[in-house]
Amino acid sequence: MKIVKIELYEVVLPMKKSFEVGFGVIKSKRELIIRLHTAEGLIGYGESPSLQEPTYTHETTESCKQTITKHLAPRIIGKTFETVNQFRYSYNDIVGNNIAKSGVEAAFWHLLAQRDNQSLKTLMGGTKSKVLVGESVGIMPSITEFMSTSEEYVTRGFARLKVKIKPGWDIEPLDSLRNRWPNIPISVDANASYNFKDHKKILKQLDSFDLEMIEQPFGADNFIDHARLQDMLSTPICLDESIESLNNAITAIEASSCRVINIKPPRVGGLSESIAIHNYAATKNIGVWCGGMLETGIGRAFNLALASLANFKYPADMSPSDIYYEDDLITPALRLEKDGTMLVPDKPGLGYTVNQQKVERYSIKYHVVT
Ligand code: OSB
Ligand code: MG
Repeated sequence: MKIVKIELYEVVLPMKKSFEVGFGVIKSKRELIIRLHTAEGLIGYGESPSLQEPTYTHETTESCKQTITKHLAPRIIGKTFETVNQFRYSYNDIVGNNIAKSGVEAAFWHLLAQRDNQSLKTLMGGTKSKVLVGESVGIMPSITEFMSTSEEYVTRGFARLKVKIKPGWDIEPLDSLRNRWPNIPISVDANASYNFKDHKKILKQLDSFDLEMIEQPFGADNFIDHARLQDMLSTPICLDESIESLNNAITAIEASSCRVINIKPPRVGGLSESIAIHNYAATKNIGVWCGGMLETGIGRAFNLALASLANFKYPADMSPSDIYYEDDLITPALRLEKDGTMLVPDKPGLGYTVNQQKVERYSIKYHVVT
């Protein structure tokens, strides 16, 4: 397939509510939808679900735009690729910038699925027909608001709650949740907001809440303190921000820094790297799960197919469209089944229809490289 054009839409999908996590508040989402065109007339969609500020990883919406238009596009346009490995190799010399790479690579996977008339699930080697889905409860101004949001999510049937914590917002919300629901699956995500010296005592207390896992207590590059903490805890540590590549996953597992890995294709540079991490973790008996970055339905569709691989053992962060957004870019909308799962499409291609009118309606800037 010869790539002849890349279109970038900078979209702002109105958010219903803001989402506070350990590194700050996400109030709106301005990010990139990518369209890759082949000489034969196929169109592949991808998404780079960047944040506006470099608070989660170093990338931003601006940096993704720059990386794609200035550095990735010239390596891809006018070239012919038959496999995703050939495609990735064309920009192998570009370091980092994983969210930018991931959006472009996803669009190539979408092209492959259309060319081969296969589902993304089949193309990636997925085996499950449905995927367990959890929901995240952000940091809230009060326990009352926190409990009413939790109540809403438990009633909707999510397979687990992930509580966003930070120093000063940890024991109290967890006490309230456990008093209300002694047995539901709960995990916590600290988004790197603790440090070993000041917080080891409080983190040790988290063992008493029967949590599925504690996600990313410390900074991304801190494999050593994560290993020290894992040694003190019976609750598994899960790494998110620390894992930007297969090599990071090997380091974390070899150093015993975690017992679970959260895989997000945008953070690790794409679906291929995600599959490689999944496969490696399986050989080490480390379960993985698919995280999210508040993607639109386009990004979630790729994540859903990925999460159908066998070693995705824990519920995914895969909110149905209506949790964060008033509208979505795909039909049908992502839907939670009564048993807390989402069905993985078997249809060829993305498995959903992208509504191009909506992509254009919500886009505030447009870029094209030919
Ligand atoms: O730590 O998982 C995180 C969103 C942006 C950046 C980091 C994180 C998140 C989420 C989103 O938790 C969860 C979702 O996409 O449903
Ligand atoms: Mg996380």
